[in-house]
Amino acid sequence: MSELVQLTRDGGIAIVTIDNPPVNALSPGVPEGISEAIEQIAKDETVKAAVVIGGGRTFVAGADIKEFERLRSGARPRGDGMLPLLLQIEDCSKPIVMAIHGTALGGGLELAMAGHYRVATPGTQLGQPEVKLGIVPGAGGTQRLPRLAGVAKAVEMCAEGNPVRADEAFKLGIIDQIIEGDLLAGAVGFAREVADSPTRKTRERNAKLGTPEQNSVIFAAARDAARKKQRGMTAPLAAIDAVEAATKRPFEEGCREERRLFAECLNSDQSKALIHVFFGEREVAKIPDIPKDVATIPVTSAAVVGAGTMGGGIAMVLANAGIPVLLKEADQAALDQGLAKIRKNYATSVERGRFTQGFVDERLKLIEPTLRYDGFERADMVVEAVFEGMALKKEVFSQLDRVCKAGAILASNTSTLNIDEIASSTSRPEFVIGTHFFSPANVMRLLEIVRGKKTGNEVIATTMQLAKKLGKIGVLVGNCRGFVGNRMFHPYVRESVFLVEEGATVEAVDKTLYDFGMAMGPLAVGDLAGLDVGWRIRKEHRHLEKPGVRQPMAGDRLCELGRYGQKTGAGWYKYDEKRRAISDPEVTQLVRKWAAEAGIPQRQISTDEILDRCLFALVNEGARILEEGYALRAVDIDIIYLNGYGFPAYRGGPMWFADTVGSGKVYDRVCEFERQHGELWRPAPLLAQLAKQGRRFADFRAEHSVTA
Ligand code: T1G
Repeated sequence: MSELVQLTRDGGIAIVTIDNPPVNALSPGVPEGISEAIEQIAKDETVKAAVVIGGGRTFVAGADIKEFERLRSGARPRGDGMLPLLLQIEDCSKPIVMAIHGTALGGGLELAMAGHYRVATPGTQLGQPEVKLGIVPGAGGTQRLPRLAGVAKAVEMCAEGNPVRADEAFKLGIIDQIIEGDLLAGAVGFAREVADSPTRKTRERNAKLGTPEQNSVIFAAARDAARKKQRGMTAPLAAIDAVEAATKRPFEEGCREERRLFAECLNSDQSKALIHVFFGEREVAKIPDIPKDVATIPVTSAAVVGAGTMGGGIAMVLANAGIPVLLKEADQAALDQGLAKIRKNYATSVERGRFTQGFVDERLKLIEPTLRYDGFERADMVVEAVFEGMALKKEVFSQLDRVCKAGAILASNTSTLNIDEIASSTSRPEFVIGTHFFSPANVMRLLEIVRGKKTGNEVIATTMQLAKKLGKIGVLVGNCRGFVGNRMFHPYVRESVFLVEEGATVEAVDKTLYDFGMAMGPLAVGDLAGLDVGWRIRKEHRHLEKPGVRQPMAGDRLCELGRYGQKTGAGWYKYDEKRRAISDPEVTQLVRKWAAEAGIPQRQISTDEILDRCLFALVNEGARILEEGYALRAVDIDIIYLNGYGFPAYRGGPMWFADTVGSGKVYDRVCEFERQHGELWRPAPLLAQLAKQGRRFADFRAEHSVTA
């Protein structure tokens, strides 16, 4: 038998243990091993029933995602594939009990559903998350799940991809018993009880398949929800089709339809992109020059300086992870205001059912407001989130240097300032790091972690680890202006404004990028963030602008008219009391007038041009960042854009998107824009090089990296 699967005995009960760490994925050898074990169980007259269990921390977490590339290239699944194995289990004359803990996902849940019974530990999660990888279940999940859980829940689970916990799974009928205490012992006991009962096959349990009338309502609602909540994604709709097939066709035919949809999805650009994202999210945690086993600093107590929007959000994030946090402000009024905002945010979370009141009360107890630095000597980590000005930040850091204990991490939430200069105001720059949270900090998943010249390895490793604990995705970046995300966002927004100045409408620019999949159009983002922010910075830096190089002007002109965006009720759009955007013909007229004064010729602008100008501006700057070593890998940039800037995951991120277009094509277009618009469009040398060599960003590693 394969080493990945062991067969042992406990009296008349056979025990099949799947042992393929870390998550018992169904890698080559695992299905074969299970199949052999079932064959022996079927033959052995002394075996009355069997238990199938996962070794280590989980039951099976699904198919081996690394195998998908091979399948795409047309290879047949190794062995006979999963479907025949699942039939073999289901057809076994002896009861087979699936004993589940950890995460039974994808092929793991499909395997479990082929058993005659399922028992699970209380914390177990069960789900069909395939849509998150741009595919649909491929081993009968869409056919067996509705037979156990009913059509409505099966559609939801397969189309949205979210797991259910054991207690819900029990209520739904997916599992038959929850086992408190030792899972194996409980499962063996259960197997003894059912050993003499006739086996029941999930595929023959049709009672929950509903009527055509009921189902048509369910499927219509599911398609509607998928189009809204998973806008632009193809897999959720395919998953709904597959479950629908379960309700309309015999089991074998339904499986064939599922398989067809699976193959179609697997070969799509969306699934390639989403699988890139799956591995990318894990790769960004790996920092090549920091050993995996570097000692980290336990963070059991924290402090935040500044109770504004960012500081308050950061305090919530720390409290949500169970870390007590001191929250300091300079004066009582600001502190009260900050706390009121925190309470309001928590109240909204309770209203929306995200947290219970009890959870919120506990979290609020962990946030201790203060006007002084007393108590800071206890903090393992301090996050500074005061107003964005170098002098003030330096003052705060020199104060922290005086009050904090040796070994405490001193982090700055700056989004624009030089972390080395901030660190220079302390006697311990090796403990200073940037933690650039995104607004609202308690919601946005991205954390840009900025490595200063002297930041120590253990400080970086601790902060990366803390990000995970806070439910964030930490990406390490170098210390350049705007870091990675905002540095790229700048040319992206610049082009969106240029396009409007050249004759595109505000609505056309935003709609084109929204239809591409961005969460919001760039101009609407400006209105949300406040147009005055960039305006103020540009006014300060006007003396640095190169004469003769075009600067976007329409946004600044709007600010001169008091149109700062949503907060003033008008920016690129007008806003009603509910902050809903309304087109404003006045903006079009104003921009046309300003363009005429500036001598900018007006023309028809195609959606292709809007896309290429905005997206390739992102890519060209991303290429520079990569080459200069401010991001470790192209995938780091992708993960930043997906989690902080609303780039659609199914397009893999800006650099992956560029790779799918092809570096050569992107380069040619950038050269064309350079001829039309001048030096702002000078192609990044790395883009030129990759284009010449026909290579991809995904394969590029900088020789010299500022971040490693
Ligand atoms: N295949 C290959 N590698 C996997 C894997 C998988 N299914 N799941 C995890 N890994 C690797 C991961 O890359 C990482 O590697 C390590 O395991 C630990 O993971 C036929 C079509 C199970 C909840 O989508 O959601 O079944 O970085 O860091 O936080 O219909 O992993 O250490 O080298 O994420 O404890 C469906 C995907 C597949 C589940 C554990 N299954 N995995 O989280 O650890 S499609 C999934 C997860 C399918 C069938 C089909 C999570 C986890 P490395 P980790 P974790």
